[in-house]
Amino acid sequence: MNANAPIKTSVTEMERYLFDLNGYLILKGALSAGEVDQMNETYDRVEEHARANQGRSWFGNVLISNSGKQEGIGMQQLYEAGPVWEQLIDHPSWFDKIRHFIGTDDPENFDGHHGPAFIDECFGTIRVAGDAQRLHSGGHVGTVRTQYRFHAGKFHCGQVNILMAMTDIGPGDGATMVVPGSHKSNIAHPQTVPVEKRAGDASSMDGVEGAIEAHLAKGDALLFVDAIAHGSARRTNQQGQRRVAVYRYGPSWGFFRLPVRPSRELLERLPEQRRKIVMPHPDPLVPGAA
Ligand SMILES: O=C(O)CCC(=O)C(=O)O
Repeated sequence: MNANAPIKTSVTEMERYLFDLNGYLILKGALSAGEVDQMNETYDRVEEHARANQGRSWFGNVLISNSGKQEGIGMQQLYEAGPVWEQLIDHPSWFDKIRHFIGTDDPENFDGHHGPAFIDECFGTIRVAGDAQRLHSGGHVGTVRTQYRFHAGKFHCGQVNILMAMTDIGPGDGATMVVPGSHKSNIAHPQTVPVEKRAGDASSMDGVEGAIEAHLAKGDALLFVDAIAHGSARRTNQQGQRRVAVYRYGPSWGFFRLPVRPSRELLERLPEQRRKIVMPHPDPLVPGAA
């Protein structure tokens, strides 16, 4: 096979163009109404649990944090939360696109050697009025883990995120914000909060020059390369909540961002493809166990 041959993919030429140009895509209607309802049922139970347990606590195998910070109630390891969360691991609305942008749909690419992709973090947030996320990331950071890369006609991104809207997210709702094109920037956005000033930082993306709000309807998903400068607006609507879930995908040699791991029960019940995405290296110390 010619290593420079274009990859056969269901990703459209327009999606390839816009992702390369802007660093993100909006996937309209990525989730069915039934899926969103089931996800919201989980969040209703998580919220009740979090209100009763300040700080960090476990909700089954999902780690909850309710620190009172502006990022809202946080959840880690959402793929542990039940069948709908398992379906999202390789959801048909985005999985081919993910593989294309991280490059693992290319048989020549060793990044898919242990499986079709790897989820190194899988989290969610519930936010209310006043909550926000500061500006972070940007092409200038230059890490391999979150990088944007296009080489010899193929994408090789280090981390591509799917942010799923479980509520409508419009003006005043604290939408995710991105600086289109900043995944290729060589210079830090001048409004980035320096690392040494981040402790206790309560900034948002509001007023960040060049940033736009990614408005999503319930069930839409925002696909973005982590290298894009991003964060969120502050939620100003007093009523209601902003609910999102984020699955972060990278090459199969990756390892977990945080010291949380999939449970034995999850690994035992997942079909092979999903198991490999959640844990490409099942028993790293056992020879030949892959
Ligand atoms: O909460 C948001 O809207 C932005 C998500 C985010 O900052 C991230 O995925 O790193």
